[in-house]
Amino acid sequence: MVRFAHIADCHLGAFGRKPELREYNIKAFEDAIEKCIERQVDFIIIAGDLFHNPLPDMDIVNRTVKLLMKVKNAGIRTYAVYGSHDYNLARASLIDVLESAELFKNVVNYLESENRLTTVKDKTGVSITGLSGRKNRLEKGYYEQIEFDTPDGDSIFVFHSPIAEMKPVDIPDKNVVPISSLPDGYDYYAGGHIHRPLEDLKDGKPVIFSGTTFGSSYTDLEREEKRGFYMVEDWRPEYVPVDVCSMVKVLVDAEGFTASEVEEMLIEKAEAVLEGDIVLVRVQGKLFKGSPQDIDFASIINLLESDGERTVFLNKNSLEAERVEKVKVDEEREEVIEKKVFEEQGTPEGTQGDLGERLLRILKSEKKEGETTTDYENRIWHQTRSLIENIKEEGELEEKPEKELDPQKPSQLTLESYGGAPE
Ligand SMILES: [Mn+2]
Repeated sequence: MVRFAHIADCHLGAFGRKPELREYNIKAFEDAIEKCIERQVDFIIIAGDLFHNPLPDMDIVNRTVKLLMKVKNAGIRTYAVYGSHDYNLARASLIDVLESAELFKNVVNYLESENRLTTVKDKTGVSITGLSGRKNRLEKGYYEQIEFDTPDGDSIFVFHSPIAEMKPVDIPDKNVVPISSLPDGYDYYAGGHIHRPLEDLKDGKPVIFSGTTFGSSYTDLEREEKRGFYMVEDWRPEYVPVDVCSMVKVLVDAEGFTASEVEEMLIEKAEAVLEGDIVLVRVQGKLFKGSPQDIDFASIINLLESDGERTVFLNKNSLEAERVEKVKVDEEREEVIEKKVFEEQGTPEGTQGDLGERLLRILKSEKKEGETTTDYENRIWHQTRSLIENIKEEGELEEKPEKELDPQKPSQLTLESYGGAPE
C-alpha cells in the first residue's frame, strides 16, 4: 500500500515585513512535514511554490534544509515541481540548489528532442511526472504542445496551473487550463497554485489542489478557507488541516459614516477582541465625510497589539474618501480614460503636462519572465528616478530635497549604497 503527502503553495519567506506572520508561515510548513514523518509516508510531493521567491532569506533556507534533511533521514523521498513563485528562468533558483544537494527530486523532465516528459520512478513503483508553473502562466502552451505518454502502472501527475473547471470565481479566467488538457491515465493529479483545497475527478481519478499550508497574502488569511495539505493512502485522498495560530476578523463598513464615527466603531470593536493570535482588520466603503487619513489607525493597531502577543493586519484598500465629484469618461480604452482623468484633475503646479501619464506607464509595467522581485523593484525605481531627473534637468520641475529612504525597502538602500541599479 502506498502512502504519500501532497503539499503545495507553502510560500516560505512570505510576509517579509511582518515577522510574526512569516514565522507562522514557516511553522505551518514544519508542522505539515512533522505530520508526514509521524504518519511514515513513503514520499512527499510538493506541487510548486515551496518558496515565496527564487532566492529566499537564508534563515528560511536553513530551516527548510534542516527539515528536508530530517525527511530524508527518515527514508522519505521528496518530489517537487517549480511554482510560479520559485521559478527563475535566468538563474538557478533555490529549488535547483536543493535538488543538487539531493534533498529532493525535481520531477519535471522535458525531453526537448522528443517533445515529451520523462518519468521518475519511486521505490514503491509509483511513476511521478510533472510540469512546472511559470510566470505569466506560460505553461498553458506546454499542455497544448507536449505529447504526453500514457503512464505504466501506478502514477501521479504533478502540476502548478489553475484548472478551468475547478477555479474559484475570484481567480481570473485568463490562461486557465481545461481539465481535459491534463494528460490521461494517471491515478492522482497533484495540483498547486490555487490557495484553497479543491477536489475534482478526471476519468474517475482525483484531481486535487492541496491549497496552501498557511498563505502568502492578506487575502489568503482573510478568506475563511482551510489551511493544510493532503495525505493519500491507497489512492484515497484525505485533507489534513494545519493550524498554527488562531485568527479573528474585525470588519467595519464605513459606507455612509464620517471618519470620526468610523474611528469610534473601530475602537469599540478593537476593545471587544479578547483573543486571537492574528487580528485581521478590514475597513471598507465610502466615507460620508472626511478621508481615511482622518482616522487614527496607528492607535487602533496599538490598542489591539497592546498585549504584545497579537499580530494585527489592517486592510483599508477599499476604504474611500468622501468624493467631491466624479470624473466622467465614456471611452473604453484604458489609455484614453487615464488621459482624460489627468486632464480633468489637472497636474500639480510646476510639472509638465504628461508627467503623470508617463509615470503611470512606468509604474504599471509588470514583472518580466525570470525577473527577480529585487531586479523588478530596482528597474521600476531606476526608470521612475531617471524620468524625474530628466525633467528636472529640463528645468520644468522644481528641485526638491531628497526624500528620506524607507528602511523597509531594501531595494532603495541597495541603490543608494551601490550607486545605481544593477542593470
Ligand atoms: Mn502559490
